[in-house]
Amino acid sequence: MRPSPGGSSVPESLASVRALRLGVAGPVGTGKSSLIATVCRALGEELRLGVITNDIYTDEDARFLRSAGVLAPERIRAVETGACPHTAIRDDITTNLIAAEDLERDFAPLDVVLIESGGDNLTATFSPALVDAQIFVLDVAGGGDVARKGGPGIGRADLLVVNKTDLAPYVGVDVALMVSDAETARDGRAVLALSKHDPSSISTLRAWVLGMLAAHRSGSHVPQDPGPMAPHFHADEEHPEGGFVHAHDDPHAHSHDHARTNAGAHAHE
Ligand SMILES: Nc1nc2c(ncn2[C@@H]2O[C@H](COP(=O)(O)OP(=O)(O)O)[C@@H](O)[C@H]2O)c(=O)[nH]1
Ligand SMILES: [Mg+2]
Repeated sequence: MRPSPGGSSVPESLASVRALRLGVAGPVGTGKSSLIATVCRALGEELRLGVITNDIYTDEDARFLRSAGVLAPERIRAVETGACPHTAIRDDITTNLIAAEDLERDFAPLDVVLIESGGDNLTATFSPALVDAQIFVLDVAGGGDVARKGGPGIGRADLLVVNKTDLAPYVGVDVALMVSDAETARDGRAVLALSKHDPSSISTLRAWVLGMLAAHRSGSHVPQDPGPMAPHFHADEEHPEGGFVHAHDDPHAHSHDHARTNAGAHAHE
């Protein structure tokens, strides 16, 4: 029970009736759309789901998900973000909020709305004003050391997914080591090694989503802001350990000419 402004209290079961809004962020090509398709396949029968995609100029991700046939096509909506995909999930979330509210109203009641970020670099995270929880997706093909390089999504998303583990032997990545590096970087927050070809990893993902939904409904989950860009190193500048620590006060005040990269370090002019 939680107190209402008038001093009486409302049952927990009525305190949180809105759908769980679950963000899926991560660099281009790491498997965000595929992960959403996997969640829809795993939970589409028992939960009422909706999906919002963010693409820069197209609705390609929405079309991919509709053609995958994992959910009724009208439950998958596209937001076109224009130039900076991270702006639409963090700085000016209006279009995404309206899309989520429209979807929740048109198909009421929904249990979970999955929101895919437009592909961006390692620094993009969702505002806690838009999503209740967020998953950050890396893939093994980005290299085993990506998890150690950090960034707000890697460090503090509610779940870090190390995706495409089936490809690890081909790219020479030790998945167990990548997961343990990630766990260290995340101070023990959840890390999941996932492959769309590995049913047991999909069961773990399914259980995580159900657990988060239960926590959202009970009011025990508090949406977290993974925060602005973590301090990071520029290899060509002075620091006792090589490179120097460089922090942005305002992550969005700097130029957006970053090289889009899976490897984490972005180029400043
Ligand atoms: N081998 C393998 N390929 C995957 C897996 N998940 C996604 N992919 C492939 O990775 C590519 C990019 O996936 P997509 O979901 O579009 O990535 P997004 O840009 O992050 O949304 C596609 O060719 C997918 O089929 C996986 O678990 N294993
Ligand atoms: Mg996608």
